[in-house]
Amino acid sequence: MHTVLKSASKEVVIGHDQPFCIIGERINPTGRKLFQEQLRKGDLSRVDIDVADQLAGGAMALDVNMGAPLVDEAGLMVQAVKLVQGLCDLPLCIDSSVIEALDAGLRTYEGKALVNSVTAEDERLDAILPLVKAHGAAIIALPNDEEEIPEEPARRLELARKIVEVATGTYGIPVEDILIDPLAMPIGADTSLVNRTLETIHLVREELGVNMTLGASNVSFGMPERHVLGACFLPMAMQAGLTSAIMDARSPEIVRAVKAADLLLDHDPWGANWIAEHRKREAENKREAEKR
Ligand code: THG
Repeated sequence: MHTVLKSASKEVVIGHDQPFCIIGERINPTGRKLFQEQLRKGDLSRVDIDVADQLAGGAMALDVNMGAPLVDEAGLMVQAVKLVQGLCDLPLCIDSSVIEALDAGLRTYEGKALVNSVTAEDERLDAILPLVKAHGAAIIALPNDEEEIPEEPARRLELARKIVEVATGTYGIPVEDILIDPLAMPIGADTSLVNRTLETIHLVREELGVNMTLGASNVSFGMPERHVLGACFLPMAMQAGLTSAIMDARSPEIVRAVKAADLLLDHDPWGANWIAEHRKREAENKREAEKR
């Protein structure tokens, strides 16, 4: 099962036999006061830095979220999509809870985007899936509905199955264009939550066979040593069947743990990527040493 995302000039393939897809989380004002203020003034200069840092860190796609209080989110999404597509050739994940912002982002985007996200609520499905179909985009599906964000992995699977059925059956969206989000929650709130996420990943892998993604930084929220937790969590999730994550691509600790897991889980034939990246770092270190 391969999910193909495209920018104007580049393709990224997500799959259980592929290197893990690192989606950079950083273009998102949530929890960033200064960035929120800048966006309220229509200043998107911070995005340049966030793109550069994530590219340097090894991002393979970028999440774009413009959700902040008192902003025209649809207008900002249009500007951000244009800006980011001018700065790099990575496919984008258009992230908003506002349907107008998803629509505006999709209209502006050149390529095959990932739409983030749809829930199992009938009203959301009926509003968002026609847009996804019309643009030939892929989608992230969250297994929660109007009643609950279920804790039980079996219930999450049930809601994931519902979304897959509606998306493929009613709207004719190819099953390979649906990424299930098994719901990552803060370990700081309840230390049993990550086990639920890992169980859900395992169940979705077994029962639906589709690709998955999640917000990896949710797990470490509010805890010290976030990078260590990320570097431990992601290989566990990959072993259970996770094929991509919206994550901190700027962290060498986390990115290198993902690359190591790719190699150890046989998603890096002959260790070619692992060795190439090691040689690149060695050459960089040598160049730095010669400068001194
Ligand atoms: N699933 C899906 N999409 C998502 C999420 C998810 N999109 C948003 C979010 N969750 C994933 N993205 C982030 C981005 C940043 C952080 C967490 C998740 C984060 N930011 C720092 C903070 O708030 O502490 C920023 C602080 C700062 O730099 O000042 O932790 O679950 N489908």
